[in-house]
Amino acid sequence: MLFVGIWSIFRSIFFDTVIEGRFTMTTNKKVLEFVRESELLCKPDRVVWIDGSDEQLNALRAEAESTGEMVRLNEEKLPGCYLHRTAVNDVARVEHRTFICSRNEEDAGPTNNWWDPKEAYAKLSELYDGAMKGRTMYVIPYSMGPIGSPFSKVGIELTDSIYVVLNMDIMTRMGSAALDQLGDSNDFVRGLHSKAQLDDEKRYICHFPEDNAIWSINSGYGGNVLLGKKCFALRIASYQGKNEGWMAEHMLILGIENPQGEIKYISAAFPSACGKTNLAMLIPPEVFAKKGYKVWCVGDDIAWIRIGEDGRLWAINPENGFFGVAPGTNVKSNPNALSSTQQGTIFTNVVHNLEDNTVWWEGLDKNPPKNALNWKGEVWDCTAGEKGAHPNSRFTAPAKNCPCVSAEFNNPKGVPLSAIVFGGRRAKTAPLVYQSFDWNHGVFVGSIMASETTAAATGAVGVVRRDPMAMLPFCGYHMGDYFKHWIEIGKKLGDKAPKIFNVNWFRTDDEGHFIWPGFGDNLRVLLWILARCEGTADAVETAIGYEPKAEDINLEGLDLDIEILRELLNVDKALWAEEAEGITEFYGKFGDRLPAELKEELEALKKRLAE
Ligand code: OXD
Ligand code: MN
Repeated sequence: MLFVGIWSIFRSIFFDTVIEGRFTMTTNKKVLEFVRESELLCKPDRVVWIDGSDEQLNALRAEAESTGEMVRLNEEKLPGCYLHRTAVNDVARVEHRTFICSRNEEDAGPTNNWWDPKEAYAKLSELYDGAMKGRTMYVIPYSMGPIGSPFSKVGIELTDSIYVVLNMDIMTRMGSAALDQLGDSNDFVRGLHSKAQLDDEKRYICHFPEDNAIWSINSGYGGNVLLGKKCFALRIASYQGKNEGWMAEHMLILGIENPQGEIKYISAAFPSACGKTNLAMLIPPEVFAKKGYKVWCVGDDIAWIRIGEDGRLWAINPENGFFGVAPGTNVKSNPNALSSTQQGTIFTNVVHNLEDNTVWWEGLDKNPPKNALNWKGEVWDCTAGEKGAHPNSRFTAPAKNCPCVSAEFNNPKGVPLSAIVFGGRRAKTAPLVYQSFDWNHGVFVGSIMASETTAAATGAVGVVRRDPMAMLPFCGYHMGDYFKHWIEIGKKLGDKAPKIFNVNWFRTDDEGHFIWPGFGDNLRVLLWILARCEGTADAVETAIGYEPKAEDINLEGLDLDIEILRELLNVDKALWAEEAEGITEFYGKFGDRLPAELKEELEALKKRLAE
């Protein structure tokens, strides 16, 4: 008996963790099976388990440096920082090659590309077959969310890219601790990534929500290959959240501390390119800073939200770093983001300043380097008119570097939300801020979120792109069911629900200039929002929601006429009538999966506008 017991312990330690002489770090049979199957398919020369130790990561950094995959930057000015260049055909997320492979086509809904999972697995298996020959397959165990938090979930990403390993180290909690958290459980997301040949005709980012699986091939760009981020923490997690009663949202989380030292938390969803990272790291205007107001960043991109024991909504940021857009980041626009990039950061597709082995991008300062390489690695003449950094060039920076990182960043319980804010980029329609009448109306406000295309992008100007809750490219299932999930969460919350608001920092005058100063001054609007949550500020009822009286937005220290503020708060009923038509058309896409509650909200809006 004793012998059998000792034998089985020995067996599980020896045979399950050392397969064919290689150390595997776990005895979890499902993990071992996944790694083994993927290895047989991709046929790497070797398999390396990532334990997250400094020793292992330093060796990988040295290897990436020796092959030219990464360039080590000036150790004095940017300690521990590296530059990487992607292939020129591989610089952004590829929405048209991103698929939700649910068993039923209907379940992917009208806003996603669908692919039959059987066909997708078959096609991608052909592409993965032997794709890692001559390469190493890295096994990355990682946790989205602090280790040990009830919010957190584990993923295993298999990849043939050191760049992915080193980015995942910054963006997640990576290594042995994640496997310890998983134990014997089968509840992990299986992510398989191969750069393969970086062929953009054969690039696929496929999600199998029913299998907890993500297959990504032929890309090396962050948003397509750091599988913990958009793929897991939004697309797969939104599906998990629907089934398990929680929410995965494309939202920043920030805390506002008042002069009495009390901190209230807000989460906010904006489409890409609307300043989420800037808002998450906002610097209060001087008059507010002097009074003792502070802003703390919990997250800049993703929030996982659950109903807590007290019946309120609580949120964590499942990530551990920032994958921010470099161009436009500077000491004025976002000094906190810039400080976050001063050590242990990976820069992708920015300018390499050969004068002092540092980096540069458009909008960093007015001194482009004279002796430099552009994002493609070509000699760059800053006077010739061509941009040096790619417009979607990025920094991957550890959250712990951020001067305003919240003390609750690693709190396994998360932070309680007082308010949820939606926003978009609208030249005329949406006022500076309004509050929804109640939760369902708030869900309606989120569902009609939209941005107008600007002159900065190619294509027609002023075209409205609907992006409900900023989740259009990230919702892993039918968007009508997603709206329904929001309505259901509201029913559970009852009167403990946070209040829902909409903001628009982008109203323009007749010459197209922004009227509201934005950046740090957005705090003035956030303070009205918090005052509404506490019941200490007044509001005016309009056809679209509650609005502040101009006098209730604190303009102290800001050179802005109150009449201009009134203009910013103005609701043009004729424009809103057109908007209601646009919403009707958009809602038509969802057929009978559009919740009745939202149809009612739309009818009620039309009625109020006609009054
Ligand atoms: C991002 C995005 O990269 O939303 O965060 O596109
Ligand atoms: Mn984002």
